[in-house]
Amino acid sequence: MSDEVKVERLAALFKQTGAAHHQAFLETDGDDPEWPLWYAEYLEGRLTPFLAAPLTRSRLVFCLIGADDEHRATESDTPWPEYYARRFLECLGPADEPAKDRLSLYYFDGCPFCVRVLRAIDALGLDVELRNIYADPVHLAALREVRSRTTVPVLRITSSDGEERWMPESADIVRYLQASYGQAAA
Ligand SMILES: N[C@@H](CCC(=O)N[C@@H](CS)C(=O)NCC(=O)O)C(=O)O
Repeated sequence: MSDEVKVERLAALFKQTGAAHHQAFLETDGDDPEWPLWYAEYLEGRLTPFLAAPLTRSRLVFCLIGADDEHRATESDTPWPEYYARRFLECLGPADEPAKDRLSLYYFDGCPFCVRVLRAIDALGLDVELRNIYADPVHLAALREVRSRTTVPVLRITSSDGEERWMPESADIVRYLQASYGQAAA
C-alpha cells in the first residue's frame, strides 16, 4: 500500500470521527470544549490497524491536541482530517503491512483452463509470476517433480515463512484467488 493510500484511509477515519462527534453533539452544533476526550475514546481501537503501535487514550488526546494546534497555527489549506492523518503517520509510523503470499502460476499458452485463471488474475489485478512450462524446462521439471504429472494450471502459493502449497484445478484456483484477494476479502 502506498504512503498516499495510507494517508487517505486514515484521513477517512478522522473524517468519520468528526461526523460521529457532530452527531453526538447536535444540540450544540458540534461545539464541545472536551472534544479530544471524545475523539480519543472513539478512535482508541479504530486507530490500531493504521499505526505502528497502539496508543494509550491519554497519548491520543495529546496527539489530537498537538495536531489541532498545529493545523490552526500554520493556517494550512489542507483539510483537517488529511492534516491529522499525515501528522499521526509521521510522528507514530504506519502499521506494518501483513506479509503477503508469493504466487506463481504454472501454465502454457493455448490451454483454456489456464486462460480461465489468467483472466481472474487480471480482473483482480494480482502480482503473480507466470511460469510457462513449455517455455522453460525448469518449470516443467519442477511441476513434474512435485505433482508427478504435467497438467496445468497449477498455482504455487509460498507463504512468508516459506511454506508451499501447490493448487491444481482451475475452478479451485479461481475460487481461492477471489476469496483471498477479491473485494469480499478486503
Ligand atoms: N480440470 C482441470 C483440467 C486441466 C487440463 O485438462 N489441463 C490441460 C491443458 S488445458 C493439460 O494440462 N493437459 C496436459 C496434461 O494433463 O499433462 C482444470 O480445470 O484445471
